[in-house]
Amino acid sequence: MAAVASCGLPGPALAGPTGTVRGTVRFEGTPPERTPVRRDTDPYCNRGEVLSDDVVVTHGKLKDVLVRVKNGSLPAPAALPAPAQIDQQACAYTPRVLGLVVGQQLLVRNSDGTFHNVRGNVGGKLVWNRPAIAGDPALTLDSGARAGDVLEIGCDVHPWMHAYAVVQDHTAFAVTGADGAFELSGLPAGSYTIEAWHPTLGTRTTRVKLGPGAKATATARLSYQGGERR
Ligand SMILES: [Cu+2]
Repeated sequence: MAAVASCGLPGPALAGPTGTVRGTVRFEGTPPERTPVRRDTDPYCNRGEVLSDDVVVTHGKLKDVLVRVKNGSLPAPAALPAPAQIDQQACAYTPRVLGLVVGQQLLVRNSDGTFHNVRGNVGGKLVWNRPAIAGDPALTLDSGARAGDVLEIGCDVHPWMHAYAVVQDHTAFAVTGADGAFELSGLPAGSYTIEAWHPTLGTRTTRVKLGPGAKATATARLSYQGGERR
């Protein structure tokens, strides 16, 4: 994944110059230990040691955080973006956390030489459960989810596989890579609530004020502490 993972979509269709909110999501204190994942139920997957990716901290920076402008703050995109993509690769989802706009489809590939099933739940309610046979074309799936929902994706064959698609009503979102960095561009001047969401560590918020002009930038400071749970 790129150092700064952005949604890569045009910003909202607003007149006038727009600026950027950026920052780095930090993890303060001692992160939980990443223990080896037991994958011996499928010989295809059980190649080399893989550590748990529940909480991935590198030099105090937190990976897999969806950072967004709070829902309800910006217009919806004029047109729906192309489907967001997830690959099943080495018996894991890539990416593990991603953002969707309301109505945006999800395209799920299987690059593995083994069978997966793709099960999606929102709030504990099943949305779909589809087979992903090795070599089959990608699945294109509708989430039906609303802004603020989290579509939880899992595989019953390989219970360690988890991905999370977080739904927004606008395109100002990004997901942190290993360096914890994010950038939300295309924002008109104003005050914003910036929300961070992590699958196991929960939500943090901060406020920023973005000035006018195309070169306007603001820094959002977001951090989690060791031992905290949502
Ligand atoms: Cu699987």
